[in-house]
Amino acid sequence: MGVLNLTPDSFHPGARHPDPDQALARARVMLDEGAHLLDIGAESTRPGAEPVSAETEWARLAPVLEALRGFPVPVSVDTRRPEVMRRALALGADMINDVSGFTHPDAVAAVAGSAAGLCVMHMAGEPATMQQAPAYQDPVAQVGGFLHAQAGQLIAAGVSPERLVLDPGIGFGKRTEDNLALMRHLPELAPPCAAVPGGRLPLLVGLSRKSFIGALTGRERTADRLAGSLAGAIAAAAAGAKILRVHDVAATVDALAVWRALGPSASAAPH
Ligand code: HH2
Repeated sequence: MGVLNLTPDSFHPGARHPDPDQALARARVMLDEGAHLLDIGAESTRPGAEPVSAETEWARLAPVLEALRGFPVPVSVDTRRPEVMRRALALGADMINDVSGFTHPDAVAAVAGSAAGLCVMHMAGEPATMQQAPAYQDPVAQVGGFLHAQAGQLIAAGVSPERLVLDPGIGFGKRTEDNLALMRHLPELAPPCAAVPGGRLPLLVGLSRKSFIGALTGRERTADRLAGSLAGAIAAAAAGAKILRVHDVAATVDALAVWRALGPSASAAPH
């Protein structure tokens, strides 16, 4: 999943594409590089970010989403707002990626009647304050419990389990030790579900160039975090993640190709 931020302020300066023409040019590059899915977002959710209005978010999304319908790739829309979810679905979005895990009181109703894929992510608190004092008794149990509960709510509202993918939300209200615990116990986060292949709901992981990678490598600048991000992507794939949300498609595709060729569990790898 290639990240396409339509924002002027996303945490990684190299991924800011507020101009629609530049965003579409970037989308073409990611497709040529081997992306199987694009995730477009119009509100930065970096720690400390202030929310944008629904009007601003939609004004940034609409022209790019409309143009991407002509591209041979499914498009995910990264939004927390039910009104934006509804408009994105009406304009043909293939997936809704909600970093707040469909916790808005109207979010489940906004998406349940569609056929779109749904990414349920865990976030503790709100982007503006989430990194001020994150604290967990047991991050694996708490995040896993949240994902399980939200998936259950969506299924109870009529969503077929094949539409769901779950995401621990690396860096969203989490300390380095919490992120580490979640990555080390990744397979435990996916709730059992007899209705899907493999018997567990699939997982998506996004750690590309995040502070977590900076903390592990000592790299302060996001521009210097590619190698760490690639290692994290391979670790996530090896732990069974089915979708990797990345800024660097070509580099990740290469890393996965080598790992798949050399690794012991070729059949578990994302393709
Ligand atoms: N991370 C970001 C945004 N959306 N969605 C999912 N499902 N998982 C993630 O890990 C995730 C996400 C943050 O990255 P980015 O979009 O590059 O930055 P910003 O929020 O600053 O625009």
